[in-house]
Formats: sequence, C-alpha cells, structure tokens
Amino acid sequence: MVQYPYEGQGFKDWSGALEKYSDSFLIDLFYKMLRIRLIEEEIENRYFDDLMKTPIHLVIGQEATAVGACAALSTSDLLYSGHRTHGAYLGKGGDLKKMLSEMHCKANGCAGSRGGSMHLIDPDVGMAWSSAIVGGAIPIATGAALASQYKSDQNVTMVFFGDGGTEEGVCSESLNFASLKQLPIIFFCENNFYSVQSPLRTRQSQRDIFRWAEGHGINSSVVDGTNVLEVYEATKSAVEKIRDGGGPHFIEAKVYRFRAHGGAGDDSQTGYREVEEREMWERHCPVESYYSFLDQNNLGIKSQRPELQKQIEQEIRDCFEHALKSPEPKKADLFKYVYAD
Ligand SMILES: Cc1ncc(C[n+]2csc(CCOP(=O)(O)OP(=O)(O)O)c2C)c(N)n1
Repeated sequence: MVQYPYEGQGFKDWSGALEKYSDSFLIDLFYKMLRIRLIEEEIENRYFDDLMKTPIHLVIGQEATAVGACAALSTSDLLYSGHRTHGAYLGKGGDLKKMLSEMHCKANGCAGSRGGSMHLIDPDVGMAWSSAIVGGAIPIATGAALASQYKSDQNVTMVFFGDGGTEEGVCSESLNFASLKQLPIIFFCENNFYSVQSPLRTRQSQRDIFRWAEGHGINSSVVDGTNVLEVYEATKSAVEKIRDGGGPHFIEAKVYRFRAHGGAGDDSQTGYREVEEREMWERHCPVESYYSFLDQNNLGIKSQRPELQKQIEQEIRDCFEHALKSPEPKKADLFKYVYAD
C-alpha cells in the first residue's frame, strides 16, 4: 500500500470548538469556503470560453488555509501572496467584481488590467500585493513588516507561498532577517507537496518544512491545512503573540490542490502524481468535511446550505456579467504607470 502524505485528523475531537465560537462565526467560515469553491468552479467552467485573458492557478482543495488564516487577521493587517492568489484575495475580503474584471483584462480590474489572476490587489481590505515570481512576495512582505515595526502601527503582515517558495534563496534570507529584527510577520507556507509537476520528495530531503524554518530562529508550527478551525487557531495564536511583540512566526499547512498546477481540470493522468493520491485527499475535502462536522453537531447547516449556495451562485453570475460588460483598457493608457523608458 502506497503511503500518501496526509497526516491530518480532520475534525475528530473538535467538538470543544462549538463552545468557544458563536454559531454565526462557525457558519461564516463554511460560507466563505463554499464561496471560494463555487467561484473557482465557475472560473474553471468558463475558462475555455477564452474570455479570461490570464493564466489561472485554482485553489480548489486549498480553501481552508485562506479562510482560516484570514479570519484571524483584521482588515488593516497586510496580506501578500504568490501566484496561487484567488483564495488569499477572497479570504482577505477582496472585491469579486474587481477580481473578475481583472481576469477579463478590463480597465476596472483590481490591477487596472495590468496584472491578471496572479497580481490581485485590494488595498481597501489589506490585500497588499501578489506576485508571479515564486518566492517573490516573501521579501516584499518582510519589508512591509519592517515598515510596520518602524511605524509601531500594530499591524501583522502575512505572506502565503507554496513549498516551492521555500526553495528560493530569498525565503531563507527573509526568515533570517525577520528573526534578527523580530518582525511582526507570519510566513504561511501552503505545502501542497508539488511544485508544478515535481513532487516535494524529489526536491527536498525528507524533513518537515516547519522544522527547517525553525532553524532560522523562528517560532514554527504545522497544521492540517484541510481543517479550517485548526488553521484559524494556529494563525490566531501567532497573531496574538506577534501583537505582544513575540516576533515572527512560520506556519506550515499541509494541503493538496485537486486541480492541475495551472489552468482548468486535473492533470494527474500525465503521470507525475497518482489519481489515487488525489482521490484520497478529496475524501478530506476542506469544504465538505467541515460541512459534515457542522451537520453532525446540529448547527442547522443542512437547512441553510441551499439558500447560501443560491445567494453565492447569484452573486457569481452578477459579477461575471459585470466583468463581461466592463470597458476594455484604452490604448492611450498603455504607458500609464510606466515610469522608465
Ligand atoms: C522564480 C521563479 N521560478 C520559476 C517559476 C515558474 N513556476 C511558476 S509556479 C511554480 C511552482 C511553485 O510551486 P509552489 O511554490 O509549491 O506553489 P504551488 O504552485 O504548489 O501553489 C514554478 C516553478 C516562477 N514563476 N518564478
């Protein structure tokens, strides 16, 4: 029997959380994950219409990290992300209309049609920046945390990146610098075990990524990234310690992407990973396993789900319609924001 790298416990032994959190908070986490899932599925459905002028990196299967981690941040905290941006942007509260306009290369997109899916920003909600360069957001976020420290603004900066991001030299340099200066930053690694089609086990020696981070003198932990409550609790605890002057934190969340590295559909059949592995992780689907947990604990989610789903589907239709009707960028604006010849 092949052993696949899933070490989570799902929602076993989590019933204590029901006393800690309000029903509305617990249901809101489900709503936010379901919303991201449905948005991603609709992007995927429409992708081959070729009206979206951008590469895409879907977060289907990775919804719990964005939602759980962002729930522990406040609006003024800053979030940075790598190329797999949709979850981070939506989790932080980014505007869906502006996101879809951006993906359709419309003038009113969140990056003014210059960025596409990998460069989603929404400064109004602290979605500060995202980058297509693997590891590229990590030093920028570290600089933002240094600025916060200088300004004493009490903000926490968080940056999402993949396991591949930890292999860039600048990641190690940033961890070292953050540790040295005790910066208010959370390095959040979504370890989905693949960098495009290269498995982690062929790229790194067999060790936990969070242990490697710890070697930089940073408080580090690992969580089951399919469990939204575990992600939330780990991030909340890190945020509290950072606001108390506790210095940087590194969180490794073990997750899995259910779709191809980029584009629509799954690419497991190309042979770089087993279909059986994907199916095993799908049985730990972050959205459905949390739904079952809420249902088993009588949160009334079964009766609420159809209405929630209907609302979200209507919102998605409206936002796509808005994007499709939005103005194209003007040729005259091509060099706007270009600061060098
Ligand atoms: C510096 C750099 N090298 C290579 C690439 C090409 N590339 C794009 S995504 C990616 C894989 C990144 O894997 P990971 O960081 O684990 O994130 P995931 O895609 O799994 O979410 C690579 C190698 C790039 N964009 N930037």
